[in-house]
Amino acid sequence: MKISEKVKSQSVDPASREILQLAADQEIETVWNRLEKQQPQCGFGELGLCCRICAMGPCRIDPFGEGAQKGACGATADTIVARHLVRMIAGGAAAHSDHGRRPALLLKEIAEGHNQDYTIKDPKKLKAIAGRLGLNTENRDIKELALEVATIALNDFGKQDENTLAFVKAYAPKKRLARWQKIADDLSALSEKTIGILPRGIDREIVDIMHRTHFGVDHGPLSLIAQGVRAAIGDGWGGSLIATELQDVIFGTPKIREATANLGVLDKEQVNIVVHGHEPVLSEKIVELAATEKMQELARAQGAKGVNVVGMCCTGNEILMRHGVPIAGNELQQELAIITGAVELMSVDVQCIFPALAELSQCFHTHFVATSDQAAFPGSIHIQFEEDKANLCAERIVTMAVKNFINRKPERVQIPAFTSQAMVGFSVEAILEALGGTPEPLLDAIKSGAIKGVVGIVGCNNPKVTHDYYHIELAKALIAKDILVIGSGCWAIAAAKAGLMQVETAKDAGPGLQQVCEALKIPPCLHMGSCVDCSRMLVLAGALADTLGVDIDDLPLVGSAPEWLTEKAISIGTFFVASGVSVHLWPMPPIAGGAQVTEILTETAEEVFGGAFFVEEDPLKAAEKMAEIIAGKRLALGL
Ligand code: SF4
Ligand code: MSK
Repeated sequence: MKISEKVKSQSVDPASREILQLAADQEIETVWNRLEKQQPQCGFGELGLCCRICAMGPCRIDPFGEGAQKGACGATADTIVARHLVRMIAGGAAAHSDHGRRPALLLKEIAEGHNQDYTIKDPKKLKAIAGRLGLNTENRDIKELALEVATIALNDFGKQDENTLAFVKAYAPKKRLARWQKIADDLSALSEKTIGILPRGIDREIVDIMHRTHFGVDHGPLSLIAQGVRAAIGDGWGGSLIATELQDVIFGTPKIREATANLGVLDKEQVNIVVHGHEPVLSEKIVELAATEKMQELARAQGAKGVNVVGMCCTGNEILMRHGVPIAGNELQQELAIITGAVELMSVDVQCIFPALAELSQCFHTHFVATSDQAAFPGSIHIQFEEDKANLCAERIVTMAVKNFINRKPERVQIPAFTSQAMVGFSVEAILEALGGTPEPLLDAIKSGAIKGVVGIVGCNNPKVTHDYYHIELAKALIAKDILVIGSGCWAIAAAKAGLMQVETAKDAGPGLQQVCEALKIPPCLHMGSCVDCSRMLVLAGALADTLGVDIDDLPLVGSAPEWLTEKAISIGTFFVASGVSVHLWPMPPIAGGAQVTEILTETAEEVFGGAFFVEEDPLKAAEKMAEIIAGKRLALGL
């Protein structure tokens, strides 16, 4: 198939290019076409200078200094930019943390015997969490312990006292905890106004943001950003971490395993089910039910060879990490999967799901099934998921997919013949196991300079950036500099598809990293999971800091979200910076209209937290800058 220059500019992924070309030839609309129709986009919005918080608005500030310099209420550019930014953090923290609430509630239900469809798959991890939380774990009934852990987790969401979250106290390194308290004290003294940094309640800090950004409340850029930081810490070391830890308890902690990635995992001869979104609670059951002889037999009766479940985005990452279920693609491939004509059913839960999928699926035989009470998609089929009837719900969905096989139009099926093998499943536990049980070998490699530092790459795809281009080029440039790359979300899927998660790829790394990878038989890019699993990176950083007796900002670590799209990415970036890790972003976030906000995020944050945001459009220059930051940290550590 001849690929046009336009399609080449849209994606570097060969499978996506093939389907994008097919879509262009058949005039099937995708996100790239819709974004094109949005051009030119609003310059005020891009700079963060538009406010519609009250009905006097929308107000906008003239960035050239000629027109209005204040909103009707008198809000300045910095107030408007800061309010908008922290509302983005609230949105991101809410999405991650609400995700965390679900496994916490489910664990409670299991512990109390109210749910028979799920069990505790990793009691060892449950004990480890309980131990961190200071609970007695000796000779304890596992369900009793589970109830105590779930109760503490749920309390962290809704507690009303002024103390810090139990999970933050249990997981954040001691030095960082003390630093956050000191930062709050110093900022309060400086501004003569109480400023909090340590989160009191996961939900409370998000509500606090919505309150203080309501008309006529908080107008101080620093005060607003500090609250954004507080909610983001409540996300990273609270809600996201609870999601990761308790999902591991219920579904099992990921172990290193081989898996396959890209649209080629769809099977021409099988019933294809794509599970998409973020929460693994239902998709775990779909995987389980689809593998039963009953369903396989039903598929054979329809003329298919079997049932093939594949993942998309972070629901996909969850079942990829725990079961090695093949992953069809990342965020910009959700429409492309349907356009292959080979998907009998796409089941979605929450987050990062295009509403456009409903209309698109109607042009094919695909059943587009929404399952969450929080997520309606007009034009979809809604099958309400309830945890206590999980098996029934999953069976209904798989049966619906199987029975749809006969409606597939073979002449419309085009599955790109592109797949890549990847080694996945790098939970902190799996990394430590590969290292022989302690972080020492990794620290030794860092100390010797074989590994110069570690960069965590996270986040989405964004059609403003050529799909996967930045993810892949940045990772390649970093490993060539002996920098180990770890990451999650859509980056991890891009890296898997590009072959960066194979041990053999170590040959493209610098000599030091190559040697370490070959000795440990690990790839130079490690898949650490889904979006909420950014918390795994925090836990790893905390373990390294505690082992060395330093704070996280002393370590040669950098973060990046090079094709970011969602508010969750802003929350992730903020909790990395708050934890002492500098974070690169591309595209530019909507803050440039506020000079003071920009200064706080890119300069003051460095002095306060030991890490700050920076923006860079070119992956090679971004890699250079990251190497510089790492070299500076190494020098300060005397390495
Ligand atoms: Fe305009 Fe102020 Fe209302 Fe925002 S809050 S829309 S700046 S009047
Ligand atoms: S799915 S948040 S587009 S990483 Fe987690 Fe991908 Fe970003 Fe969604």
